[in-house]
Amino acid sequence: MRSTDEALIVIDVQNDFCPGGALAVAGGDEIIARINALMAEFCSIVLTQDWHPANHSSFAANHPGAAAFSLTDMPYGPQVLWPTHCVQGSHGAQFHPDLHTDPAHLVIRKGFRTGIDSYSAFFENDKTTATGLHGYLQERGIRRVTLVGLATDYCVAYSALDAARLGYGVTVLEGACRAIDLNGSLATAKADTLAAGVVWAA
Ligand code: VGL
Ligand code: ZN
Repeated sequence: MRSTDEALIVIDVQNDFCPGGALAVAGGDEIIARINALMAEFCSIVLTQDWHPANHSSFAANHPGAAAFSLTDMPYGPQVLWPTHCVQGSHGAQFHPDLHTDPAHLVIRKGFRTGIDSYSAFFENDKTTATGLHGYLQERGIRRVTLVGLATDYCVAYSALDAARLGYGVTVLEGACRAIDLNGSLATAKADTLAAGVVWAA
């Protein structure tokens, strides 16, 4: 068992990010057995769940004429327009059925405000709207976090960056993540997180 100041944060292991889903990440379901096994090592386990309203501003379908995976400008900066995914209450938004959810102590839902996307488990994409996770971890005495899940280069990397900025020791277990890799996003995510002090382990 790991120290009580460590938490495992499992990012967005949901049907829509797994093969057959609306925003499927290649091999997204391959990481689930390892994540389930990892849970036995940690005293604190948090799951995140992408949880968008159907009219969410990150969906290409809500921008007439815009193609999926194109970029748009939001008040908070550039934003990728995604295929409609993880709509609140839909099958795609549910955790993958193989993921063990019973051991989790907290489920953080994110991306539920129509006008702001939220990749990170800590802050929405405006970088100021908090999800509440930092307060929870602080009150639980957590100082180190291990990140796994989907997708490496979006929600995992953004969470890792924010966690490092907030002062946590951060490890990304890359073998328990899978990436979207859109226009070099995986290399960018690695460079940015490494520069912020995030440790990448296999
Ligand atoms: C994610 C794109 C859009 C993720 C969520 O979980 O990495 N990516 N919404
Ligand atoms: Zn999303």
